Amino acid sequence: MRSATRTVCVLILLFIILAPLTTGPWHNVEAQSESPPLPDIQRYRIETANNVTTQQLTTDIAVTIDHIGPDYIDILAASSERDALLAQGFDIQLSPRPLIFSQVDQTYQTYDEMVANIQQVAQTYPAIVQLSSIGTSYEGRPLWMAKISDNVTTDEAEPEALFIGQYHAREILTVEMMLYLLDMFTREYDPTTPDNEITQLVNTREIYLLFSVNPDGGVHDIASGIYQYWRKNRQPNEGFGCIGTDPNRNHSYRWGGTGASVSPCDNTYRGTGPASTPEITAVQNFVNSRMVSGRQQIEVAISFHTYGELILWPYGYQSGTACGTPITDMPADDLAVLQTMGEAMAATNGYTPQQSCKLYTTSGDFVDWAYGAHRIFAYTFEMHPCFTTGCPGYGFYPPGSVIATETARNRKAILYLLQQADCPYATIDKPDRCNASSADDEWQLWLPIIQKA
Ligand code: 3K0
Ligand code: CA
Ligand code: CA
Ligand code: ZN
Repeated sequence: MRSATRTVCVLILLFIILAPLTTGPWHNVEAQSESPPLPDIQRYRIETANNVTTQQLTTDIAVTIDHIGPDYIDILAASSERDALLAQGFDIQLSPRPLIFSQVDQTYQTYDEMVANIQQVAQTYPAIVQLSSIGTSYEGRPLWMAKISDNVTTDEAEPEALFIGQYHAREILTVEMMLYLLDMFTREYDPTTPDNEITQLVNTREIYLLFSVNPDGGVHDIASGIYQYWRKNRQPNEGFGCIGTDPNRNHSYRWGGTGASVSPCDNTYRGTGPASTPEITAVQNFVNSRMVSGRQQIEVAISFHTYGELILWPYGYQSGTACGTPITDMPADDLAVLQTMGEAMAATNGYTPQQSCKLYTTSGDFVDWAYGAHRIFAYTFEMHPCFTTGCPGYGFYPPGSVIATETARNRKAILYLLQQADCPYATIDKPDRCNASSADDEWQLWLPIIQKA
């Protein structure tokens, strides 16, 4: 979602998405009792030659703008919304891009395929991969995590890093990103060439890959064979017909602030309380467990999302003109580190670097909690595609043909962040801050662990 308007629009679409289709081309899809109802939602294209503006499209009828092309606007609309637009005289075509998982994107791995894949890799590389589950989703799926390091079964004094995929169900490219990393660290690891960068990083870091925070949402999104544009988890909301909490609004740091919805039917619903979802409880318990002898071991983290080609850093909770101004819960040095590393990473992948609140205000997201509660230098990567004029129009569902390039595109940024993990303050020429041993101010309590090699 790229704007407040779109967020609001999706609320309306969520109701509509639950309405079963009675006509249309989807009859061949076999209905299963546990499958979601087929969505009454399609992508439509409106030519902009006659000066149609997004404003016009979203003022009276809250359709979702999916993509703004050079001479068209693609919208997501239910049939009732399409009819309302037609009644207003808009010239509407069905967009050429279908929304059918089984026809378009079998190259994307399903949850079951992902699990089989990571279990296979763990079996093949037991010396450097340790597989575990950090908890279970609402529907009981394991939240799989791979630890990658030399001496992998030992907790060594090495900087730790956390990478997370699929907070949001429909952001399917992020699972592929995680699988790319698993493949890269294992296939390129070669203990006989310690100078090779991958080998060096695996030997000197402890890397955690949490493949999917939201497997229930991911399974739901494709269960019918037609993408559901599902974002949240699948936890029911008592007293409401609609399902799900936004995992990226459910973290405990300043939970309940602006930039998250109090309405269970909204796509950015914050949940009933901090970490009210089993998925976020599991993430937080895991990160909390990496607090050893009063020091958080995880130095750096990336939570992968789509889309927009952005690198975002905390805080998201600041709003309006306060965004980016000095704030008591982030020392200036830390903001400088976040910005320096964010910009350095962006220079390698062409994403746009900015503080999270510059995109829009959020509360309860992962990066705010990871930094706010643990002083982890944490980033949100919004992956491919970009979202401005001229960007490809496939939004959350890029064709499988982009997976290889769009995952490899982040390789350098990730290796850079891992390199900095032994002393992020060195990036702002303050390496001494990494060596402070006594807590002479409250912030030093939170200093990253020092690698005593
Ligand atoms: O850190 C952030 O600003 C999160 C941005 C994220 C979100 O949760 O709203 N954007 S997304 O939902 O379009 N992936
Ligand atoms: Ca190790
Ligand atoms: Ca360790
Ligand atoms: Zn997201």
